[in-house]
Amino acid sequence: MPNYKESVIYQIYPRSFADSDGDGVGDLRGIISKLDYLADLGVDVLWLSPIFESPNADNGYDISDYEAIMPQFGTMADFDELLAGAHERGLNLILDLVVNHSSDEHRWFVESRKSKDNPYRDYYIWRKEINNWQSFFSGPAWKLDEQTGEYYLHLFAEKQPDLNWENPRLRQEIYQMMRFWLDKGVDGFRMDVIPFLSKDPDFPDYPEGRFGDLTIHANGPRIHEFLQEMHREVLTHYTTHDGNRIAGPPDRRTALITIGEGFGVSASQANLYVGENRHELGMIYHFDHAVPREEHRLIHPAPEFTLPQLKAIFSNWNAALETPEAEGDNQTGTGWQNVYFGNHDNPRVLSRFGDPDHFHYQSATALATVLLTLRGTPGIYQGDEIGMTNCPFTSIDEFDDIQVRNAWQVLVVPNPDLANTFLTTANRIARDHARTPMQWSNAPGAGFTTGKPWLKINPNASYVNVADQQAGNQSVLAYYKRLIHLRKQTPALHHGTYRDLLPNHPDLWVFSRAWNGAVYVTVANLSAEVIAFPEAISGTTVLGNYGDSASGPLQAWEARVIKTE
Ligand code: TEU
Repeated sequence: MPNYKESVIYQIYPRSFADSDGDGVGDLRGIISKLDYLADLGVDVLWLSPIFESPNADNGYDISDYEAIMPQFGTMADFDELLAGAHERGLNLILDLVVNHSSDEHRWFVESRKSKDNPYRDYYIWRKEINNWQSFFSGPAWKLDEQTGEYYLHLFAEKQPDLNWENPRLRQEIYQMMRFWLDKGVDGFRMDVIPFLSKDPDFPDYPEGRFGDLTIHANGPRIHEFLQEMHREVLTHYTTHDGNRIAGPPDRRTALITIGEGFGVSASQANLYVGENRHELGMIYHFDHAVPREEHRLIHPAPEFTLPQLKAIFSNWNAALETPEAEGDNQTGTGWQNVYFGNHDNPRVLSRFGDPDHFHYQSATALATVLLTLRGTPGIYQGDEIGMTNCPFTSIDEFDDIQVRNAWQVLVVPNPDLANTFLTTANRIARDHARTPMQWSNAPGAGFTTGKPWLKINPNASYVNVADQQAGNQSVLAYYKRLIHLRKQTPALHHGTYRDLLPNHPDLWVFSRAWNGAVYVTVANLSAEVIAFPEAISGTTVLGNYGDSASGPLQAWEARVIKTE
């Protein structure tokens, strides 16, 4: 089992992965049935989006019982079997730790709202007077609760009250819950909006000119104290399941896999979270290239990044993580990141940066070549390995995501003229695109379900699906497998330095990875134009999406990995 720096992560959105019982909702037994597929793909770590009991206001990111499995997804026995099955195949399994907020149906909140002197009152954030903070999912971040006449804070939906991390009892409950899962043998956590845990105790209004800028909630005054406490109390006492075989205290090889969702964390702050001397988290993933999606963006979408802008983001983060310091601490040590192009909060990478209508195979594999040769542990989002795309949604009723539905209420219901603009934008950026069911075959239900799927299935499942790609030689899936295999065998692709060799080129992404005398160069043409191969680069092509012996000019969306002499 490789350590987390040498791993490839695969994100599963359980609701949409595989449905074993025909109720239209993916489940744990569905995942179990696909473990061989995942092992064959060659990934090392499975990250499961939340599987816990939840009323599903935000598809499981609103947890009502952290130690119970959502009945729609199965039972604890199913979970134990899934974990054992993953470990048998050498796969690590990590869970989603959603502890900035719980569901309002969690027993802590049910108690908390009962009275001002309830023992659980202080598990949440209650105020008589409020500031102007806004919720991620539209409207004010404070909700008046009639019972006690006070407001509670919810930075996300009303049904997602923020937990009060100032309260040491609450923190101990969370740590105990983490131990519950780690004692079962899970290999770590992806930590939801972790930079939000510590709130500014003065609860100031938004600064001038930054109304609704939700990044101000990140990096609160006690965040690093809390994460260091979590590390000391919980994380350092466990290893991945490999620790069972490798004696001694946890080290790089066996340390738990921890990934902070770094919303609001800038490159220059990153090593405060992941610097090796900080004893907080192993990895972070940033939002600098995520689709900006504040409410007004559904009417006024942000322009897409140019390739030079996108490349600059990656150069900036690589440089920052390799510098052993960060704002306010000159001894953090270097840090590590999780790199991704898509996840359950973003549209499909192929629709966003590729050209699925004209160059489906070529653009999906070109983007994969870049992602899987970057520095940082790559995360593949389910379905990207077959080139799934955004789904055409024709009316607001076809969307499920609370963010889109709430924004529609605020923006379009009072201004029906905006409906078309809104739908056009949502068809580009909505989170639902990533959440349509996994396309296993061209059967009805896409091989995902025999029942009625909970969310629309992309009509292109008839020709973009796993079964077809397993049968063909030239498929996105086959290429992903070869690419993952190459990465696994090549230490320079894990540990090598990253250097952008043509930062200003509008269509080519060309970078080197150098380690211990070996130098690999990725050359990717992210356009439909034929472009001369960069003169300065020579060597042997070890993998290419136009064949491993391709040479000469770069064809449309051609990518090659080159070992230089
Ligand atoms: O996301 C938090 C986050 O900051 C954004 O991804 C945001 O929710 C989205 O882009 C809307 O602007 C995490 C989860 O990944 C997301 O699925 C949850 O909805 C959210 O936290 C609340 O738990």
